[in-house]
Amino acid sequence: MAILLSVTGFDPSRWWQALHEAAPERRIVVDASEAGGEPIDYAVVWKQPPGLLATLPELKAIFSLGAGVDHILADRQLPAVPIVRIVADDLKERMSEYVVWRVLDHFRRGRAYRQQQAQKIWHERMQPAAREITVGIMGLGVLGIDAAAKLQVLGFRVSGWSRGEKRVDGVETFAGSAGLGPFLAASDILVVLLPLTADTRGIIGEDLLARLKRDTPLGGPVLVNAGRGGLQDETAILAALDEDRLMEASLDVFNVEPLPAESRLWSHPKVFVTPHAAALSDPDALAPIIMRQIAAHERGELLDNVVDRQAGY
Ligand code: NDP
Ligand code: OXD
Repeated sequence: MAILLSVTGFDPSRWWQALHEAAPERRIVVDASEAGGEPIDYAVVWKQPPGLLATLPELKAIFSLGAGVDHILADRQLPAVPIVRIVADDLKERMSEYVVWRVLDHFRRGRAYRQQQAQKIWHERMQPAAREITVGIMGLGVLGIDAAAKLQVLGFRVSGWSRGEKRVDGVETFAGSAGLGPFLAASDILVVLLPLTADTRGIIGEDLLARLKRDTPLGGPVLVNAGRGGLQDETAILAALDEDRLMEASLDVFNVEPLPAESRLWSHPKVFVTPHAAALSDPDALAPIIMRQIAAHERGELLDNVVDRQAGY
């Protein structure tokens, strides 16, 4: 039995090493032809080449190297085996660090003070208290709930939006299309941690930006997107920034990655860009989780964190 590690866009060697260290007895190949006739029972993937998994007749499950699975589901010839996504404290903590970092930077006027420093301007700006700010989190899943808890510790009011109704301690929750309007109208800083699905594609567009609360204690609404680039209409975001309908944005994910050099987002003074780095999938932390799941599945146990293909996440 062999495990196929198939990634696009980066060198797989760190993942290969970590998977190997987690279960040295396993044969892990980065190309199906290296399996030497052994059947490939499991695939561990990030943006596998379309059609590749359909060529593996013995495949029993597909493991995503990340929390998101849009990169797997984009393959139209996907075999009908379970898809397992990453749920791990390590990933959750990294994402919450990013969210807290970006929220605090916008809230504490990071951009304005960096500009002032460049010009040697000594000028204290009005600073609201955290309790006066509502951070609205779109996507109250594993990552959204953890970020909400950490923002609450800092004193922010937190609300959240999800597909189904949810109850989360201390968080005002909204659900579905009926809940979106009131949720947006109450958010001073909007943090997007949604998966990319047929329902969420392009959701951060003109209509959503127009529904954001305008008179926030910060002087305007702020957008933080660490979900997926496909959620956002970048032209609409740039227009909202240019017209001061959106005060600032932190964007970690983009429609095209790497973000093309000609994108105006790179140089827009109100945009903070990171290269899909909000929550790195650390092979050393995550490979043992994947290998434990494979071993459990072979013992006949149920897989955890199996994706609902119909819902797309
Ligand atoms: P979860 O599946 O745990 O949570 C997803 C949340 O989104 C749920 O609350 C779900 O609602 C909500 N949701 C899904 N579809 C809709 C919809 N149509 N309308 C309203 N709410 C919806 O995912 P995670 O929290 O683990 O991860 C979220 C995403 O973060 C990933 O899919 C990935 O794209 C992104 N990510 C980005 C990283 C980065 O480095 N930038 C790193 C890791 C993840 P409900 O609760 O009702 O199901
Ligand atoms: C993920 C990611 O989905 O890194 O985990 O984007």
